[in-house]
Amino acid sequence: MPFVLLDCDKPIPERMKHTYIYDPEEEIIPACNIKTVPGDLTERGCSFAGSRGVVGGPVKDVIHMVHSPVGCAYYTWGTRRNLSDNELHRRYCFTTDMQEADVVYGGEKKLEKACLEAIKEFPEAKGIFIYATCTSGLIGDNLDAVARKVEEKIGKPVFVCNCPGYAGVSQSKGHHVFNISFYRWLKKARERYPEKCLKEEEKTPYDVAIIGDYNMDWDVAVIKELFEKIGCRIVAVFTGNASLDDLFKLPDVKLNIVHCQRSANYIAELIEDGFNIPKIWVSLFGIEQTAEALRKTAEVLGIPMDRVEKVIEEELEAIKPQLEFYKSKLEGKRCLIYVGGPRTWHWIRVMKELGIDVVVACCTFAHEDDYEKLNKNLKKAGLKGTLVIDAPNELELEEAVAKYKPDFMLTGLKERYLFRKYGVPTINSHSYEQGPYACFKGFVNFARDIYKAVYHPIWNILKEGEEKFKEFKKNS
Ligand code: CFM
Repeated sequence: MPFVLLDCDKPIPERMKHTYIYDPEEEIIPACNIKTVPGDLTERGCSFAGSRGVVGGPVKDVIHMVHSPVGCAYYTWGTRRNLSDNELHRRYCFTTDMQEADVVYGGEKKLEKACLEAIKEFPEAKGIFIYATCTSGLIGDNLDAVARKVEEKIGKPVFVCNCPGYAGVSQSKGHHVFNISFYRWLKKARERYPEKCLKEEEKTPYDVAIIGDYNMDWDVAVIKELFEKIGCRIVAVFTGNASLDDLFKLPDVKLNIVHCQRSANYIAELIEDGFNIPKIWVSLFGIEQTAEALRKTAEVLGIPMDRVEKVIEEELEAIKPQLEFYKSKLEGKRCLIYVGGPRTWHWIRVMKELGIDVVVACCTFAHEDDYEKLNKNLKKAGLKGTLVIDAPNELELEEAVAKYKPDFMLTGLKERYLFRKYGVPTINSHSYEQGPYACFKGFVNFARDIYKAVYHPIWNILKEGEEKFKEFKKNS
């Protein structure tokens, strides 16, 4: 039976179905994307966070109006490093700052006023995105009605994402709701603003959109550069460093290249059904996966393969010496990966390319298809015995680290301090240490940051300190 009950989970045995040991002979899918069991201190985020923080937030030139008490809107700052090249993005925080009176009497008027004020203050904004939250959802404010009114008054597009924090079991629901609402809205908005769509004569056979990349530390820049090198034209990115005007052109491309297949596959599927535009799934991390992505793209668009191979060769040539060095230093290391979902499986083969085994793999909000991909990549990497935990809590992570002894962890800021205190190096894998990490160029940065973390002199100093302390205790 590959499911395991960790020692810390004895009081909540329901967690057993979320935890398994990978065995290529008996692949299993854990319980996932279901409600958190009471007593399990989950690390998941709310659905609003998934809509505002993950998918909507990176759009750089709209006013992201959060209809909420001020606390929900603080999420604007200091979270994901989805960088952008304009002044408006992430410098400001827009909220209606709902008060008790708004909850009792309704907050629609306040929302309308806030939208009008914001657009007056920031005339450069291309439109407004309004987000529902738990508070506005519970009192039943009609955000769509407000949006219609505001749009009429300002003459710019206004989109509503009705995804209060309680809409689902994790942030993943927020991704889903944003995708489907945006698609439905876009279809109609393209009729209201036909000038924003790509005209027939402006289209090329090599027009593509990158779906599901959020420009962590300028990943989008290296992705764009690489795909342009093989001859693609990136018309839009959903939604890293995206302009709302570009997003209008999403249904005008020839191919959707889907990177994050958890947070954005929904819209790619809708565009495929509604506009007959094909999609491909790719991983844009590491050598093999990035090369596979370029080849797949070229195949669909009819780009000559020798051109692609030449680009791959050139790119590899440029990174080879540095990579060899990092590989020589990291070969044989063991790692734990704990991120949202996709990156856990995106990175298994990437680690293998550096000679590293993934001994523990955890996802915060993965679905069944993520675990299918995770199992597949564990198999491709020739791994067996990897501990997999769905939506781990802190105690489970501590136990996993104690038992599996990884040399480092690819994880986030929440875990950083605790595990560094335990002497385990961590690398910020959500928004990176010093990215970009994507594609060939980014891979060198990724390897460098792992090397820097693992070989940091602090770990030896800590060990020495521990020994001295033991000595001191013995003698005192
Ligand atoms: Fe997609 Fe992401 Fe991820 Fe994600 Fe995230 Fe992220 Fe992630 Mo952090 S969109 S699902 S909600 S790849 S912020 S850029 S790293 S948990 S695995």
